[in-house]
Amino acid sequence: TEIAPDAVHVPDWLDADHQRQLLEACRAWARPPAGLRTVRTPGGGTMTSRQVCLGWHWYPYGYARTVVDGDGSPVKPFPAWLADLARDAARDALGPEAVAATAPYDIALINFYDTDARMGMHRDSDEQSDAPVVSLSLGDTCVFRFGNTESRARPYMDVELRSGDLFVFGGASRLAYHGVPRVYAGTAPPELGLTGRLNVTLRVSGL
Ligand code: MD3
Ligand code: FE
Repeated sequence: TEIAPDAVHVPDWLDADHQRQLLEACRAWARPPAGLRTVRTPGGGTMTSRQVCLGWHWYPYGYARTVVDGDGSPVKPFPAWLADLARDAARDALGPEAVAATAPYDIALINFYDTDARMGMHRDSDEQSDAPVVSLSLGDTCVFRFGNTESRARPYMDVELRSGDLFVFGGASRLAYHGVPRVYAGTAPPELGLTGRLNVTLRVSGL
């Protein structure tokens, strides 16, 4: 389903087995060193999701090769299979021309949301590439708010993202404001064994 130009939602893109495999990988990446951390914003705020990065470490607002705002460790490598997964996902959602000229995917940002976690409206503008962002959701269903490129305010559209869903944002939607206003507790597929929600975004750094 095209939610906006070049913003495509593909429900159930990952089957149960692939969801389980991705979750297991995320659990391993969450372990120290360079494991799950709480992100603090320059304004003194604290993000309520907790995050781990692969390939490049994101901090507000830039990318580094070490966990500059955490334990200082070198960032975990970005595996080749994730780059392949990202390219396949972007192709499936937007078509082959969307990734024909882009550099390989080289960043994963993994956010763990407990039931009370939210993500405020923001733009992802720290990458030096206009390659589409690929988003994979696991666990509890959330409300994903997809806005406009001008401001955090309306108009925006609310979409539910469920375990296994793919969302790809390229072209005209690449710099749109977006956020996660709500996570629905207890909506994860019981066989997955995840409380809360996990989101993997795959990006091209252009660095
Ligand atoms: C729209 N994550 O990691 S993913 C983030 O569900 C982030 O955890 C949210 O926003 C989450 O930065 C939303 C969907 C997403 C990711 C990147 C986008 C939407 C986007 C980039 C441009 C426009
Ligand atoms: Fe984002």
